[in-house]
Amino acid sequence: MSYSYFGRLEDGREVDAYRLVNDLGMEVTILNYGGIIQSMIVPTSTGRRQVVLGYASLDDYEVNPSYLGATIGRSAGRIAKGQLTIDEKCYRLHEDNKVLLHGGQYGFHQQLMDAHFVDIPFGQQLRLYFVAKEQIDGFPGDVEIEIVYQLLRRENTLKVTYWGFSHEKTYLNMTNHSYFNLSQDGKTSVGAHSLSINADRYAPIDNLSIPKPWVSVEDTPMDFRKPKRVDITLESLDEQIETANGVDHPFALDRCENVHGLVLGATLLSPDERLRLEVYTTQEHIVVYSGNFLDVGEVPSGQQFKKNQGICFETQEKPNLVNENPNRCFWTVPGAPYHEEIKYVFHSL
Ligand code: FUC
Repeated sequence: MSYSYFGRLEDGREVDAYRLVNDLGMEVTILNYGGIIQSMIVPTSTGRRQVVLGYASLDDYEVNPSYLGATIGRSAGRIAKGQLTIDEKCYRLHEDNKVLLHGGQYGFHQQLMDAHFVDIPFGQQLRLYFVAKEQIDGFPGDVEIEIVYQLLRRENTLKVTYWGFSHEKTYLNMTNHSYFNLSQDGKTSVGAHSLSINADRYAPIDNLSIPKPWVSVEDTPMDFRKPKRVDITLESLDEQIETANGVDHPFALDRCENVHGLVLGATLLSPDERLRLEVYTTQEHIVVYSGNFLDVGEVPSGQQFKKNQGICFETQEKPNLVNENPNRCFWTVPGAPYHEEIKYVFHSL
């Protein structure tokens, strides 16, 4: 493992890029700014592949209109009216076009974090730490956040663990916003990839992209219970695909009642069928986003991506569950820290 200077924020603080490597030649680079996964290189039988979208400079990440690789918090996805109620107290948060998106203007994606490496027998870890402050982002209670990235030594697997220790009852719903593209050139549309999602229910969204109640995937383009090329869904004339400009929907993951640990959420296969990604999660839901607006927004370097050039697997609690069904959502309270995991497992075929 090693680290190098990546850039400097306007206030003078330094941002570094931390590189984890394993015995098989997999390499992951993470920034202590937003805990951003900047690069993920995976060995395959036809050479090494860059499997995530990223920028080369900090200036671009300070804008990052599509949240490339970023840690999302305190709340992933959209909260209606930017408003949540905890024990009868209403919190009005930052709101843009009637919703709070990805934690708002002071979201985790742009926080500078303390970083340190840990080398353990079965892999290398990068541990990131910062305090999310009520005074800054408006969510109730200060929360100590720890994010642990661990690259396994003898498997092409990256494990991400989120911890949140709060001194007050609060809401926390974190995820990672990496855009995956498994094709050899990194540019072939996700449409040409094959996808399966372990869910028999999904949530349609309204015209502000707020999820509605769960419905069956049966007879809809959201049926990914068997592997299917993504463009079959993207090209379907479905009202939900039109509303979202593609797939941008929560799925309820099927898990046996006695499985509280990691379950397989989604599987993505490269167009040449040489590389497979499996996404495991401790979360109950996953928002799958097919990069529908990747071509929108500018960054200082001028780097551009194409629509559908990457796909996100945002393992999380269903967005806006705080308002839809507060009794059903997961509250972080003192003594019971927030704790979730994601595992990205790669198989070269
Ligand atoms: C995803 C989507 C949103 C948004 C954002 C950049 O999380 O759910 O619609 O466009 O990424």
